[in-house]
Amino acid sequence: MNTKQLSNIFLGLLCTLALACGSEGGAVGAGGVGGGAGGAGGEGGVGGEPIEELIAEFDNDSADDPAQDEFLSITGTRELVHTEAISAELGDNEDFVKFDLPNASNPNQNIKVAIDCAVFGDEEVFARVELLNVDGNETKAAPGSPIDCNEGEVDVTIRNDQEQLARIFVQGVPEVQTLVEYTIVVKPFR
Ligand SMILES: [Ca+2]
Ligand SMILES: [Ca+2]
Repeated sequence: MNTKQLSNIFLGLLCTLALACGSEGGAVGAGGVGGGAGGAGGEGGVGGEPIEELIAEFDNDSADDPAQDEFLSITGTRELVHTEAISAELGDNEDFVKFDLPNASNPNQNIKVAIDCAVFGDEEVFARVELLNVDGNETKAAPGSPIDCNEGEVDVTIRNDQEQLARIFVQGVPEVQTLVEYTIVVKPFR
């Protein structure tokens, strides 16, 4: 009790000496309110800034329901162009497009595939395209190596008697949230 009383007296004295005790309290209160407002500003920052902008929206495409499905021919649609985004760790990390060519006497057909990318985040990460031959319910990797970002036009041999599925996915393990904006172009004809 004694110490409490003493400290009360001491505080009282301090207040008297400081003169501005009340206004200091007011200042502290105002600081508290300001801190609260700052917190709200912080939330706004998170909402509008890096992380969310680096998350690709889920487009709900799949091997069975590709984002784009084109029949390509010399006289019709000659090439497939698809621009989209994928991201990792969070967000949509793979996309699918499908194309089909007119059958020819030789089922093996040379085509050109290119994917151009802009990477935001971990620049070690990139997008890769793998081509799959779709034969009924079966999908098999097309022969040849996958096609990576910014390699230019890559020659690939596919089968024109089967549908072709291109799977575009994030390659690499990002150290920070990473977004890849890409455009894939499939050119079967010269
Ligand atoms: Ca996507
Ligand atoms: Ca997707």
